[in-house]
Amino acid sequence: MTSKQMYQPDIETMPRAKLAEVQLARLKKIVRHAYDNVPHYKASFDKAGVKPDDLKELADIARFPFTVKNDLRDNYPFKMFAVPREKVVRIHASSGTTGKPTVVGYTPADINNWADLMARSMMGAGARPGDVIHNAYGYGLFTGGLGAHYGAERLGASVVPMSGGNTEKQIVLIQDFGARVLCATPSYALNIAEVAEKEGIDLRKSTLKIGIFGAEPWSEQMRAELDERLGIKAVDIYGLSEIMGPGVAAECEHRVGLHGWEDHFLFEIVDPDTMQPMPMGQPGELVITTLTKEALPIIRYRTRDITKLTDETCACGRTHTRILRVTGRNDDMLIIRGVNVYPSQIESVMVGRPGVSPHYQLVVQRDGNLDTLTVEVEAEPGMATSQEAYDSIGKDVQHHIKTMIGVSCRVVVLSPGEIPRSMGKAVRVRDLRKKPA
Ligand code: DLL
Repeated sequence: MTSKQMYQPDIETMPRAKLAEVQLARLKKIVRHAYDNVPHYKASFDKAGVKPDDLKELADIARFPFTVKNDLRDNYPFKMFAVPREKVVRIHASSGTTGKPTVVGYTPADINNWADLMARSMMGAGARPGDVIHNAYGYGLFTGGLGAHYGAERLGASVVPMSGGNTEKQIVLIQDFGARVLCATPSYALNIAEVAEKEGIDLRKSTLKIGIFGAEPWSEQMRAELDERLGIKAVDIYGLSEIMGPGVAAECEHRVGLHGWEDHFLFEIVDPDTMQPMPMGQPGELVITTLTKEALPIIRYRTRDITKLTDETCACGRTHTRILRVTGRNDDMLIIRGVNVYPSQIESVMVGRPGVSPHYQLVVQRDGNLDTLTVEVEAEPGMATSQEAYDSIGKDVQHHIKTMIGVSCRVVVLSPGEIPRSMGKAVRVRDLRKKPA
């Protein structure tokens, strides 16, 4: 496929009824493929009393059992593959914090579809054939680096395979090579902005115009900060290794939710407590079924990501559903004295407040039977550094968190540079309640 075909109006603006037909035909095939070739699916469908032939319309998917991360771990390393290992040309894995990694595999057709979808996502974000795309997602077992790399090549761009780290060099190469597009986690993009500012380099005057940021939750306030400090249009991209990697969904230039590529994936939102489907527009857990994956077909994967879908048409004309910004994960949610709190909510309250920078960590501790939350946030560089000044900023932030989110917390303002920087996904929570493994 040539790069000119990367915007595919016949697919991206396909009438929804036609899209549903494509989905149903593919869903029937994939459910059969999983059942016939993966012992785990045979056992789980049999246990639930469903057969691939029970799938007559899209809504019938609700009769099929969910797949969870532990299913992949229990079938480590290759037992979830639906094709012989020899047909798998790429293996990725997510490290996870405990236990065995989650292993995923791709056939040549899977890699081809992934490259197409990443190229489609990048094009939607405003990237064009001929652009220099600076790729600061980590290369290796993480899907970010190679996912963006293949997408950029498919688009017909010149990709700079930088990976994470070595920030000073990143800044030099962005300028020298004339990068128009930066791919990175939003926290690392911020780190790049900060190091450039420290060196007296104004990246707003560089060729950079677009940021394609994802792999971790981030807020609208963080977007505004990145737009401003890098002089770009920051666009959100979503994905997960179990389903494919980056490019499962991506924002177009209108930046109002991420188009989920429904010709390759079926999206559902379920109530995380009852596991029942939620009506359109209601928040819940995103569940995804792959429609075309050969090596690793996944039926109803519980992503743990909290979001909602909208079926309102987008101004860009694409008909594929929009997944609104993923605000956090079920398992990221902190419950502080009965109040549910996501790190990204705290972020959206803090970022842009006077005196604080967007670098923060939440520290959770247990005081007797009560959980306590301390927000550590850095003062803005160049601020007065007296303890008094810090205390007054802290009080202001604390007050706003209490008013906006309803949780009481302690806010400790630290000097610039004290919060550890990330090269990939930022660590936002230090949960000191858990004993180290
Ligand atoms: O993070 C794939 C990726 C790479 C996506 C580069 C975008 C850009 P995993 O390491 O398997 O894969 O982590 C997947 O990261 O379930 C979400 O919780 C989170 N996540 C990914 N993108 C976003 C986003 C890659 N745009 C997990 N907003 C997912 C919020 C995100 N969370």
